[in-house]
Amino acid sequence: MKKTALITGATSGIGRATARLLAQNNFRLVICGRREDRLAELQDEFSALTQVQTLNFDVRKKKDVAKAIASLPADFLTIDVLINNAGNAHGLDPIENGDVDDWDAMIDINVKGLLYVSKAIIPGMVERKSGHIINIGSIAGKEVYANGNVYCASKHAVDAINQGMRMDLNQYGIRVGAINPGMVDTEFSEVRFKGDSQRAESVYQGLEPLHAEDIADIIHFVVTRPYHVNIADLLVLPTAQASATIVNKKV
Ligand code: NDP
Ligand code: 8X3
Repeated sequence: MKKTALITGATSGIGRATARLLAQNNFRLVICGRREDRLAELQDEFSALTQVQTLNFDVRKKKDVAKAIASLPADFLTIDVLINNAGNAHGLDPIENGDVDDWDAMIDINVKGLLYVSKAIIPGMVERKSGHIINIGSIAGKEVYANGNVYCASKHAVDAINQGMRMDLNQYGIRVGAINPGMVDTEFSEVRFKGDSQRAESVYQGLEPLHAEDIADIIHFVVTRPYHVNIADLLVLPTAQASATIVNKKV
């Protein structure tokens, strides 16, 4: 029987590439995001391959998250795999100049949003004593870099939540693991720099960054291991990147 995966942030980047690969590989999907037009396009695309439900909600809105997930049809209520991927950086400023709205966005989306979605899915997994949660962290959850302050804090929180979830859900046989990418060429930098495409493109100039499909490929590997195997914590970098700040750029 096909497994069902719920993916947050499926309208772009890592989430979209993962949804596409899982659709091609025998998973049923619940794809989530705020951009309804993209959800509709992806539903059209993936429906040729598998059964797909879309959920349109903002992970910051606690009640909307619970309502959206509860609205799934009965045959979609069993979520076997939860991929907590929705998130972004907002701004790259020294702490003294940081914008409080950017701080709110990063804490509310990357940390609280991940918790709200998990809160809606975990009880079913506990009841079934089965399930797999993948938290998308970041190298920014393993290291802190200048001007990364609150984004790094939000991803360090994801790292802590990932470890805590694994401990608490261990007694129910639920798998929990994090994938922590370095530089991935998605809409991430466009969002971080608020639509400044030139600045966003310059992040990836002079090196081959990871592509969203590289992370999707790893997620597919992780979710298709035998059930006794839990990949708990992976750091994945482009070859040109050695740490958050050491990047071999040919420019
Ligand atoms: P993208 O900007 O391409 O994708 C972000 C996704 O998150 C979109 O689908 C967006 O959908 C969704 N999202 C953002 N805010 C909200 C919200 N408030 N409510 C619901 N969904 C939301 O970036 P990536 O694919 O790169 O990012 C995916 C994850 O990977 C993030 O957690 C990011 O921190 C992490 N990551 C990215 C790295 C990179 O270099 N790109 C490196 C390390 C980690 P929509 O706007 O439609 O709601
Ligand atoms: C995204 C990677 O290095 O911009 O999480 O923080 S980085």
